[in-house]
Amino acid sequence: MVEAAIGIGSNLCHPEKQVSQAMCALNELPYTRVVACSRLYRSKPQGPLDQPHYVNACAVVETSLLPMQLLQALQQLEKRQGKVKKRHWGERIIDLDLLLYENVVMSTPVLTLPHPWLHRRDFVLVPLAEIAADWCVPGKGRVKQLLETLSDEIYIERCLYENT
Ligand code: PH2
Ligand code: MG
Ligand code: MG
Repeated sequence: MVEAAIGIGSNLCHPEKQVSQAMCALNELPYTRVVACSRLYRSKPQGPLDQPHYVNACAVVETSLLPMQLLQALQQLEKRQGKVKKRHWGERIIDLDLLLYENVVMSTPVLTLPHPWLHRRDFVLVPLAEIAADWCVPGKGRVKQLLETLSDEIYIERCLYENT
């Protein structure tokens, strides 16, 4: 078994419900169990500004799926939850991004690890630091250090729930 980190986001159709539903669905994946979930955060949209605020969270899973198998499983969950991509960086009912897979570094047309924007996104680093502060992002540094370097650019507004 290895550990992987997943970024979760939604800004349509009761986003907090969509994010919670996705967390439950992750735990149902074959050969996979959720070992930690962050709280849910409300964040300003990055990309087009004429879209609703997002709810973001992160999960750490333990899995024996390989990176590509896990990616495909995440894409199936997105589809099952009704994801329809309308525009680049635009609104979506659910987004499940494979952020980290152990300390694997890879780059293919469909999957780049670590996730290429992970170290620049407050809406990823803030929830991730809650559950994986010491995780070393290959080539970038520890999650908590990355969050510190971003501290002037944090727009995450508030934690939605204290106890999820
Ligand atoms: N996801 C996007 C585009 N912009 N902004 C925030 N705050 N959170 C997201 O998850 C997000 C975004 C496309 O995946
Ligand atoms: Mg995304
Ligand atoms: Mg995505």
